[in-house]
Amino acid sequence: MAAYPNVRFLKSAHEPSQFCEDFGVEVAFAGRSNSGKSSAINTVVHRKDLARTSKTPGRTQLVNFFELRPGQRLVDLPGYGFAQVPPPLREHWRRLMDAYFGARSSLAGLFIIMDARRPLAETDWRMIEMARARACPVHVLLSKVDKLGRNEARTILRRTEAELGEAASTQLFSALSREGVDQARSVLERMLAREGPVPGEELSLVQPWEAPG
Ligand SMILES: Nc1nc2c(ncn2[C@@H]2O[C@H](COP(=O)(O)OP(=O)(O)OP(=O)(O)O)[C@@H](O)[C@H]2O)c(=O)[nH]1
Ligand SMILES: [Mg+2]
Repeated sequence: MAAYPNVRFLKSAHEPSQFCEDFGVEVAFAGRSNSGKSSAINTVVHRKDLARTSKTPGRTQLVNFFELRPGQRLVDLPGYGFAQVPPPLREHWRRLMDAYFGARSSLAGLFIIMDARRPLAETDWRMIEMARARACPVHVLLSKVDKLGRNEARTILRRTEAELGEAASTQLFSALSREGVDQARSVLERMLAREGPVPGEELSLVQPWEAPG
């Protein structure tokens, strides 16, 4: 049986003012462009095309909200580190992420998706630090491990565990072979079990942005 039979797309936001109402709990999926965030979401919720995936980096350009159950959401964040993004758009994304992490009361956990074949990037650390600054647990998925041999995958896992230390937990993952999906789901469920704000009580955190005008 599907773990999330009623999962559905809620909305896309280009600006903080378009974010979903900030109540309950949500877990955000972040990571470098093309690292496999949208694929990981689809695998974890057991839906083929809920989050749009693409071979072209920079596919997810908006903050996409999905409802898992009433008051429980997943958020697909735009990928970072894509070199061909024009500077104004990159600056827009940076502001959007700052606004998201700075003001989202319902944020209960962060998944960082990284291609297991690439090292942890400075931008990954920046996201980890933003989450930790608000005592939000972080879990790193080392994705696309179907492209690695067993020994290589194990070595990368141990190295990443050592690098992350107390900052985050980590695991091997593949959207293709579904390796690690049960583990990822149980971490997600633990994050979602945190208590979030109730409707109408949102935004207890300071909003770092101001709506224009
Ligand atoms: N072999 C393999 N390919 C994968 C895996 N996960 C994702 N991919 C492929 O990697 C590419 C990017 O996947 P997406 O899920 O769209 O990545 P994303 O991080 O959401 O990308 P942006 O939204 O552009 O930042 C696609 O061609 C996927 O099919 C995996 O576990 N194994
Ligand atoms: Mg995506």
